[in-house]
Amino acid sequence: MEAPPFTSPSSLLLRPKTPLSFTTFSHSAKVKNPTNFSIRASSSKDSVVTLLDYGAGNVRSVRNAIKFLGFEIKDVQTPEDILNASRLIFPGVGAFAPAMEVLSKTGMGEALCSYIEKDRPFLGICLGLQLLFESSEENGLIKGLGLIPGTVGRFDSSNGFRVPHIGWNALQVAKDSEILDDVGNRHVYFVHSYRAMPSDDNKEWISSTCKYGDEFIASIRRGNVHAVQFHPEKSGDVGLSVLRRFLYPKSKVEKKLGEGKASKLAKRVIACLDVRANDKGDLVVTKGDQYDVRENTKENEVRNLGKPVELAEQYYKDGADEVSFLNITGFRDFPLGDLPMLQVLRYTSENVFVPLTVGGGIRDFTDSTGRHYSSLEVAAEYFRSGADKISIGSDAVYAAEEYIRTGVKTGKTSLEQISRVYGNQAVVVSIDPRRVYVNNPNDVQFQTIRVSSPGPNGEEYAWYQCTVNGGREGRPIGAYELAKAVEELGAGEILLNCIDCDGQGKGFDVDLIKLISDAVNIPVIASSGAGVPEHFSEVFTKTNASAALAAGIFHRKEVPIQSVKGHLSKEDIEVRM
Ligand code: 1PR
Repeated sequence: MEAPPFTSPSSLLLRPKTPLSFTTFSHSAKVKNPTNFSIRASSSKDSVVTLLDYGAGNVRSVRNAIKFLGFEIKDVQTPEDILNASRLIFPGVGAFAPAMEVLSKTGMGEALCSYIEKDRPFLGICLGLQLLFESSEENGLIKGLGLIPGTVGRFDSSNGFRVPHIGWNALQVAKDSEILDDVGNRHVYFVHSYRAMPSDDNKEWISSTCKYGDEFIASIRRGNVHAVQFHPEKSGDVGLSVLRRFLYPKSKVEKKLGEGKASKLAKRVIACLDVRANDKGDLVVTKGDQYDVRENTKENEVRNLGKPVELAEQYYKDGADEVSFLNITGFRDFPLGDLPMLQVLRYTSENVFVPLTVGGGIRDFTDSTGRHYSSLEVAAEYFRSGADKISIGSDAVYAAEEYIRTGVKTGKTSLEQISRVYGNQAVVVSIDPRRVYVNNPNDVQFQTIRVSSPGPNGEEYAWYQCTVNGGREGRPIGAYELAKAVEELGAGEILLNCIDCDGQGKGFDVDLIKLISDAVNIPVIASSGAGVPEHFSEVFTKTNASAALAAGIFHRKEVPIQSVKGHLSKEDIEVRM
């Protein structure tokens, strides 16, 4: 949401964004609609959705969801396209002020107001809801379209709630909204730092609210006009049903009320796919033991645990709340030269409707011809290919070291630039620390903790040394110092690995995760070491982690995602079912 100044409105309307061409990757997974979404549009006009995409970010997932439900997309090019639409979807992306600037300069704002005032079928998503209000504080006080009374403000993080609000939360449905009919008591996916609040002046518009510290407006409905703060295109089957009900308003599908037990923000369970090319050049999902991904055999080949797109689709069906891809050789290969990885994202996002994160190789790069690519260009290509969040490893370590050394935010690091342009909720920092035992906390300049199990020589303390290049090089910075610095530089979330625990199946490093999740106000994803469902409940009860990620146990089919969730639910830890 906290996104970029736009260059110029006209450049934003350039479209379509041509994907890079490729020839090296083929995908065999069948694309099919699930039976409960099988109603098809009957005539060509009925099957067209007009999409207002002003080019400020990634709306690929909205496009994919619309296509998945059997509709074609007509992009808005002129204000008349809005007025002539038979149904309009407005997935607002970017920040409030630049979006309003585009809407005003192009005349689209006026057309939108006129379209909505005529009660034509409309669905706004996220910023597409916020822009309907009178104003927002996101970029100073800026006027909105003024259709709904109220000002959009930032979540208050002083009461212990982490901002951005990222994850699956529950709705309190206030009135019959039709499009929410299948939500029942199930979770939907939110990702935002700003929200509109209910008041006497806007209560007639409100169709549902959500609690996160404050009670904020989760959706509005008046006649044919709908808008949602959550992301239906990222909310799995429940979200697809919201879109389907908007697209087929007269469908006589029975209401499925009362399912689910959602009451608050759920703890997330994330499946992670470490991806790299094997020695034959095929892109495979691999998995290391303490970051060593080669088999312990004479041939020493890269461990191959499956195909990235197929596994990601499987984990989506199994109930993963998010899927992460880490391009683990990104530090030496250039991601934009790595078309198969981009293609993995494109194919995955066609059928996987939960958030996708991709990491590896996000940094400035000069190729063999001398062409320079900025980290922003690399990230942009990942976003265009279907990523909702990008994850930065090594480059964030260098940025944090420099920031701690100088105390100056240059605004030029990849972390700062990408979070400024795409919002901090779109930037994850992946930390790869290794435990270093010490006898006395005063022996090192880094934050130490008293460890639960003493070190090999009876040491009672440890600090966590950050590494770069896939754990190959230790750096003079601790995980604690890094986490605090990257939060200040604009990270929206931390993916906290631990090299000592990776692939060991003996449980997460609870000491480390508690240290970091207590130190920052952004969500922390616990990673490395999951072996049994009890490890997930342990990390959620003993630390403030917002999510837990695992790789090996899912790839080797030792523990299905649903067993993890079933166990958490039994332990009274709220999860999305
Ligand atoms: O430095 O920006 O190019 O990013 C590289 C990314 O690749 C980083 O996020 C880094 O964590 C990751 N990476 C690099 N080398 C490896 C490796 O394994 N050799 N994988 C690697 C890191 C760790 C986890 C793993 C969990 C859970 N993988 O993501 O999935 O430890 O595993 P488990 O459940 O089996 O224990 P840059």
